Amino acid sequence: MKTALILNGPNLNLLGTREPQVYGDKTLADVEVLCQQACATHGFALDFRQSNHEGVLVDWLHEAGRAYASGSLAGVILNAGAYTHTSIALHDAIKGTGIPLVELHISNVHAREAFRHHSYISPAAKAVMAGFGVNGYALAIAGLAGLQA
Ligand code: CA2
Repeated sequence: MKTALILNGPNLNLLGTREPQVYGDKTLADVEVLCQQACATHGFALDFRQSNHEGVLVDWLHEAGRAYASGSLAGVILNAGAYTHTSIALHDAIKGTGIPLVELHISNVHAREAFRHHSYISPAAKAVMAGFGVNGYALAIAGLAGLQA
């Protein structure tokens, strides 16, 4: 069974505690349960992580590249949080691995402030999911499963 790696970036540990009108009322622990269910449906093992540190996310992408090369990883779903809009380091890490990666946003970043409209992740991603709330995680897992076929 291949693994789906789900990486969450800065401040996503605060999910469900503030800004429910933007991000909903589910916590990150709730999102992990939702992902567990979607992974069970699609025959993936789940590896679900969060970090507030850019370098840690880079290290995890490198680790993912090795796992993908060995055949144990199906792909990555990345909600890079605000690093989406700033991080050339994450862009380079994704490019360097060649992993199928789905960029994910809970909110529709294009309907928000102008500074959220640019993504350094999108040009390196296989696909982009935004605006479906936390259910986007389950949709992205289904999308990753579709890429396996
Ligand atoms: O919509 C998304 O998923 C974002 O990636 C979330 C990031 C934001 O910087 C991106 O532009 C869009 C922010 C994550 C912070 O989440 C919080 C949740 C609740 C309370 C405070 C922050």
